[in-house]
Amino acid sequence: MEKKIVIILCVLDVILLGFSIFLYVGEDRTPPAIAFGEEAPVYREGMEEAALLEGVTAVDERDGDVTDSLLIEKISGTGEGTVIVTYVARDEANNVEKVSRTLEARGGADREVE
Ligand SMILES: [Ca+2]
Repeated sequence: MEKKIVIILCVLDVILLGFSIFLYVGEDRTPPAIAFGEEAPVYREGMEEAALLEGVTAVDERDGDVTDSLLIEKISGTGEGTVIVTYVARDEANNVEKVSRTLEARGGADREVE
């Protein structure tokens, strides 16, 4: 009788392990890919985020187009006539991709932020 219980427990264990592996493999752990359009905007102070997001797309292997999830995380001035804009995109499994690009800045908008 005891032997039978042990066997049943072992079988359950194997089933659970298999199920865990299945869930692990099936999970989406790849963040979306962020792509920029050919034309980079020129940064001006107080510029709308929408203008900085124009032509930027995010595509996820699993979820497809996740461009709606795109956000601008930060804009930092370099003091050398450019700013570095950091974009963030997220897929439905909350995998986050972060990409920065350097944009030309006009009108003193490139000053470094302390
Ligand atoms: Ca994904």
